[in-house]
Amino acid sequence: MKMPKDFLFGAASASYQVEGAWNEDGKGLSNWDVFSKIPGKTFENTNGDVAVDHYHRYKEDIALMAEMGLESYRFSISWPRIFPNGTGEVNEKGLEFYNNLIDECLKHDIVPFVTLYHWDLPQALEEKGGWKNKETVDAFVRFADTCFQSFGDRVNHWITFNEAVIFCSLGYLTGAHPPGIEGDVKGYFQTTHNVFVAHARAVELFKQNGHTGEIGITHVFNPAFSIDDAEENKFAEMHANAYATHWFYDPILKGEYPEYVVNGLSEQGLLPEMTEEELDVLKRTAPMNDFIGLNYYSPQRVMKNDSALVMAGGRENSTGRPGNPSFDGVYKTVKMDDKVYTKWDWEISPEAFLAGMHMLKDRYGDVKIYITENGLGDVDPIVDGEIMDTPRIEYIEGHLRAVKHAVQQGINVAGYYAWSVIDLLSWLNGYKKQYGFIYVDHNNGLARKKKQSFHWYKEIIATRAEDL
Ligand code: BGP
Repeated sequence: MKMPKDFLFGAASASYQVEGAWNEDGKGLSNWDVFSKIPGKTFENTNGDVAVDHYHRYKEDIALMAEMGLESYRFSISWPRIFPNGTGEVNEKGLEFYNNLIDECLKHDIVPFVTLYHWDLPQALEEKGGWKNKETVDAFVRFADTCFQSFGDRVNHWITFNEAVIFCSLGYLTGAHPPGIEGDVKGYFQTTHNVFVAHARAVELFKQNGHTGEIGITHVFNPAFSIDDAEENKFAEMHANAYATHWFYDPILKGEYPEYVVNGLSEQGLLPEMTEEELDVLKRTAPMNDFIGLNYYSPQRVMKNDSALVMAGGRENSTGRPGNPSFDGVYKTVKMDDKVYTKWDWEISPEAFLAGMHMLKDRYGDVKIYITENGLGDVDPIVDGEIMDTPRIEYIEGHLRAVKHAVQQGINVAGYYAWSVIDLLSWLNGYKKQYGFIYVDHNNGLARKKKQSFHWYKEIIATRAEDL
């Protein structure tokens, strides 16, 4: 089988991870510009000041994407480039950059898939309480509106937020991302709610203003599976899926929160502050979501937590080390002897990917799905000057095959975006952890070079994955 004609083969990036030009052309500070400069926060204190200089080299990069036959490019818009202070005056130079980027994509017949928020919050808003402050929600809606009006004539695919679970949990539970707060469980749930409301209001505005095209949200897809059939571990699985998946997907796709989590949070006094109006906007916008974006890298294997430990959750903390407890101490994620892991200890499982998509279909029906990220973080071997990233090819091949099976089994997957199109800054792992089809030589003026996977993906796209 060939993948359907309108299925989009793409690859992704995010503004802070590729652009650089952190203080050029009127851009304001983002929370990451500030956070990454606090000593010890990132691997070898790397930051995105220059990143891979996509801001200046986007033409060269898009030409390479075109050469690969890429059908769609998912990138994000840096909010502080458009509104240096988060709100107030628009920075025309910021709009100009994204106008150019979009036009360059279209020139090469590459469909731009735009993420509005991929974590680089204007620092001015972070200082006023960030996502805990509901004024950030209003500011986001204004930013979204500006993007719809400025780019909506050419952009037909919009993602409001990337991975709320990560920026909220790493921001407020583990402190690994800005604003670097640890253990604020109530704050964590409040920020997730505020983000869902911001999403819903942006979706409503998009539809009310008659913009054409599709709008949705991208979530981490980290389905939990019990390590065995023991009742207590099955319970851990149910609990993990409720808190890590249903809490995030239900308000978007069903327009209401999962009862199990609401009850649990109420008992502990952790339920976010929510108004009737907010609950209402979630309810009425649920049917307006055109798709859900899934970022899938690995599943979680869970079991009952038998220690007294309670620790912050989230993938950064839970897959790297065996036996990490969840934030509420009910379950823990474990590494299993019979599973395969990356160098960063993320499990590789196309089977769990497919099983997880079926779990979603069972709960949410035929909602359209885009795989908005999937890929292998690795240290690529260089042999005689060639970047031989065979493990990446194998990883993507396995997962694309799972997508193909999903489509054959009636799951509505409309596109696949590998993470990432080019080697870029890994938030906490610097430039060491590579994901791209295109290599960037940091010892040679950031020169670009095609990897083995570049040629492989080109062939996959050209044949519409017929041979997978
Ligand atoms: C996702 C993010 C991406 C990217 C990816 C890989 O959570 O949306 O921006 O960073 O994970 O993560 P890492 O760089 O930590 O390996």
